[in-house]
Amino acid sequence: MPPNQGVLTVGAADADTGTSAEIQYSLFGIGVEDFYMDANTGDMKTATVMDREETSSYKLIAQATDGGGLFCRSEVSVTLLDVNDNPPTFFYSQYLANVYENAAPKALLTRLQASDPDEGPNRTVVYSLIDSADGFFSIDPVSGVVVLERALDRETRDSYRIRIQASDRSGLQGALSSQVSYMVGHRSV
Ligand SMILES: [Ca+2]
Ligand SMILES: [Ca+2]
Ligand SMILES: [Ca+2]
Repeated sequence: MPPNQGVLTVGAADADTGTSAEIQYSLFGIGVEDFYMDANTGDMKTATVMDREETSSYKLIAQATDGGGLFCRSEVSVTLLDVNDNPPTFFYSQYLANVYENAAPKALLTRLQASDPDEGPNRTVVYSLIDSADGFFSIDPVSGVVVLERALDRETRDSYRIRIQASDRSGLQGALSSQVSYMVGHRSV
């Protein structure tokens, strides 16, 4: 959320008249510096760029003070709604695996994991292959486990390189993604 966004307006009524009825508004609490409150109108605005991944909610106290120094207080809870502003990221920048050349098709090779600090669908990661190396490999979209699909043969090919993508929001608009490469060499038997 960008700065200077209206959050809410605090209102108070005073039965007095004259200067005793002139109300000044103020705000207290942890994280109060992230907000600005107009002392005269009670309008509360954001004073900084909000980041849900840093602070997801605030519990503040709004105070209304009249000209005579009498005041009342009210709790103000602010909860930040998530925006998908982080792509899933893999724990390593590239992955290496060694597979016995007689490994049977459907052998499970490596589990690749990406994490995403957002919330709900914004953090739900789906894995896919950008390049399956001619169908030698597949990946489970949910678990991120790389599966050997065809028997490897050292005599024809030394190593395989595939690219794996982790994407959030499972195909919804505004999805973010990142990619990593996965190198497979094989051991002879
Ligand atoms: Ca954020
Ligand atoms: Ca977010
Ligand atoms: Ca995300």
